[in-house]
Amino acid sequence: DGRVALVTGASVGIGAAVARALVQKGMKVVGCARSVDKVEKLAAECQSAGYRGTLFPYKCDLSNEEEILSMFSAIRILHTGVDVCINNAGLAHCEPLLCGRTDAWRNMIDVNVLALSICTREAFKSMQERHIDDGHIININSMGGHRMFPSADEHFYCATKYAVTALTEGLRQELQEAKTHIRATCISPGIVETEFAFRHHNTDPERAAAAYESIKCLKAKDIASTVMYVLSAPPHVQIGDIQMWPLEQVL
Ligand code: NJP
Repeated sequence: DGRVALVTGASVGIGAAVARALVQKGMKVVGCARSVDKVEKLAAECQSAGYRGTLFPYKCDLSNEEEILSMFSAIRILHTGVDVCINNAGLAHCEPLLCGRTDAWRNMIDVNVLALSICTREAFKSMQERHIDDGHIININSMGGHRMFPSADEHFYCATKYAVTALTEGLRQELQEAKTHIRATCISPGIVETEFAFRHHNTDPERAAAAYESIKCLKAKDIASTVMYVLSAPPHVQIGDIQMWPLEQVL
């Protein structure tokens, strides 16, 4: 599989695991993140492991539309375009609705919703102009995009993920109306053991560690395996939404 995939948020966590799996499978993977040094390290690891594909690190702040558009221009010049787009980058600032900061909410909208929408639009354009009819857009959503988490400080985060559910459904309708065979899939995980909880703005590290230690969490590579499963589905199969969570997680 020599196709070109874009993985957003490929520096750590789920995005890094997905990028690694795609490179192992033989794809050319553009992995973007702000901390591009971490993607470079991953690219070197993939190379020394002898994987068939290649990881191309790209530094991009997804909260800046100009940077996203420049990235797509660079991909067009270097690799002709995108065949698979994995919208993975996302973040959560844990702040209740009644006393949260506007900047924190804006940051979640910018990355979780706007960047995902911009990347989707640009990836579709890239597939269309190259007559790629078997492209795939995969959005890494959350169980919080299907049911509100009980903790008040995650309500805004859940709202951005409900938006991802709606956007993926809308995208599928538009793709069908456009009579393409490009597919759109959501993968919605419960708690995954990554740095995610530790990055939550107001979450104290002990609380995050306790969340990971109290149950056997999903691993980033569980999500990567699911991405590979979705991509391996026969062309006539549309996989809409995969919801997956740790057996012991109470939702
Ligand atoms: O998160 P984490 P996960 N511009 O924090 C990047 C969803 N999810 O892998 O820029 C560019 O380890 C960041 O890169 P960097 C979640 O909502 C997770 O767990 O270098 N990139 C890093 O690579 C998200 O959509 C759990 O900081 C930006 C990546 O995003 C996806 O899974 C549960 C960026 C985040 O890595 C991946 O999460 C769930 C920006 N402005 C859903 N901002 C879970 N872990 O429990 C962030 O339900 N990134």
